[in-house]
Amino acid sequence: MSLFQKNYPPEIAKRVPPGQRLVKTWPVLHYGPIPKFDGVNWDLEISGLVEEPFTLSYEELRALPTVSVGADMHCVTGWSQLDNTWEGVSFATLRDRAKPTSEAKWVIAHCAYNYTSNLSLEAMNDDDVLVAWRKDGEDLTPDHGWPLRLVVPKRYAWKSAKWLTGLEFSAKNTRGFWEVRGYHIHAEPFAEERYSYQEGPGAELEA
Ligand SMILES: Nc1nc2c(c(=O)[nH]1)N[C@H]1C(S)=C(S)[C@@H](COP(=O)(O)O)O[C@H]1N2
Ligand SMILES: [Mo]
Repeated sequence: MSLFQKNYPPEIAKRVPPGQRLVKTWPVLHYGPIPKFDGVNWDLEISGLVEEPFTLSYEELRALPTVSVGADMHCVTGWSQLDNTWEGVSFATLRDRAKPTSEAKWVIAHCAYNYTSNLSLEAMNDDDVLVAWRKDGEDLTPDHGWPLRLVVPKRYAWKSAKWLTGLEFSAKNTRGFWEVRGYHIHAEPFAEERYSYQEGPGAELEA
């Protein structure tokens, strides 16, 4: 067990993945500039291997049924936060409208300034995955991903792409921004899947 975890009570410690420590404030972490959002010049494109591709304006997105999800967050640099409450639209709502074909096995998140991240459709199908605009009762600030970010609680947080502009269903697990820079293609924190050198052969085919 990591040194960082030894002072947590057992019920908390078991929720802190190996090598992680809890933070009380919410760090800001990303590569590159923070995009400006004017409320108009933005849409969310659901594309790729789906029967019904569609694009939503911000207004249309906000008119969809909303969910509130309690979740923990783990950044690969070592910080974790427990018990966040996210509000937004469940990934399942977008997926069910798009109807992925049987060839769709992976999802590529597309963001402002060409940031991408990749995940298995299986990981995305977890019922705590959503696209979010609020956390803990407050709208996201621009630095945390406003107007929209992906939240995938059970993967390291670089997969929770900020300034989300699209979700592409794919037959191929195309490595995203951090994945091509040496980070793990699946990124499961309790398995400490941090770096690409830890991947077994064929990792791009297995979730
Ligand atoms: N578009 C974009 N999203 C991103 C990143 C990024 O560089 N660009 N960094 C990721 C990383 S490494 C982390 S830990 C989380 C941090 O989210 P936060 O800044 O809201 O804490 O955002 C993720 N989403
Ligand atoms: Mo991160």
